[in-house]
Amino acid sequence: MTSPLVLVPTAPQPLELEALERLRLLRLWEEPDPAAALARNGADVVAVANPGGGPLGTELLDELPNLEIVAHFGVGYETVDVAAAVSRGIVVTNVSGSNDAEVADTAMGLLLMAVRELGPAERYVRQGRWAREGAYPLAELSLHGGTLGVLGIGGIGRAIARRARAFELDVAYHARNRREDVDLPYHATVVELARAVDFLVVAVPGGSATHHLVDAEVLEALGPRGVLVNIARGSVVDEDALIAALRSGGIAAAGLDVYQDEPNVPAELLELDNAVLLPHIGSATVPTRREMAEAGVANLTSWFADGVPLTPVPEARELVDR
Ligand code: 8YV
Repeated sequence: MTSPLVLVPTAPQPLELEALERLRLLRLWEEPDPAAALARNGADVVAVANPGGGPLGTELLDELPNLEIVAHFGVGYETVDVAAAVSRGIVVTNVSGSNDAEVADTAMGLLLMAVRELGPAERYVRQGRWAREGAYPLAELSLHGGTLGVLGIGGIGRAIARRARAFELDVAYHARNRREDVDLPYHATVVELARAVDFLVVAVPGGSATHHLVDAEVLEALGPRGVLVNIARGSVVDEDALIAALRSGGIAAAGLDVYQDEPNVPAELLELDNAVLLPHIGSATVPTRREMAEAGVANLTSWFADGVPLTPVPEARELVDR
């Protein structure tokens, strides 16, 4: 029996390809005429692997009449039209749980950089200013004695909360619903959370439900000594409002790993010394990306062997539990 055919629409990273090569692949990104390749082989495809994390919608699904499963290789899956897939009985999986620690570490790094001005302080040494001008000015803010608010309390939010507690911070959270299994103070709205904390870390999924959840009102509630960290998706934060708040001193600083229009970072942000800017590297280490790739492939092999996806996205669970 031939093994199931897995379509890979866009070019994977080398270590993702290494994991994927254990499967029988239709390597669409290498096809000179992808439309013709799909017309030829689309009916044989039973699975899509989406390592690039690119958009995946009805246009592609229409070409794949026998598709059973889409394995997305990221945790965030807002680029996949899950509703369209599920309505056709297609299971969608992500790699939930495979990068919690790495992304949470990045969040703490951004927080420390923003609060303690580590970027400008490091540049001060490199520019020879320490020897020329003397000690770097005292940082206005300190992590100690502060309260950190986590917006979103999934695996990544919880990992951030654990780290924050190890830093002896008080921790509170907001999520759509209070979680009985989370032993932290809950705030019913984002504004209330922002008002109650010094540091607000965004860890909710992207997509339309969270678009501009952090807006001018939330930033105002965070206040002039507040710090915003975003390791989630750029779409969650109103970037114009953030730039305005950083410029006017409406908030003290921000640490960003994600942006509204990646990889384009607005020039206004690049000019601001109170913004720490990383190029979406939350999970970008070899060990973690390998783990994510293995988790993506494991969903497929488990599906092929037993008809059981390991980490279906919540919207697809109804298909699995039937
Ligand atoms: C990756 C991420 O950048 O898992 C996610 O949702 O945002 C990141 O870990 C993404 O998977 C792109 O490869």
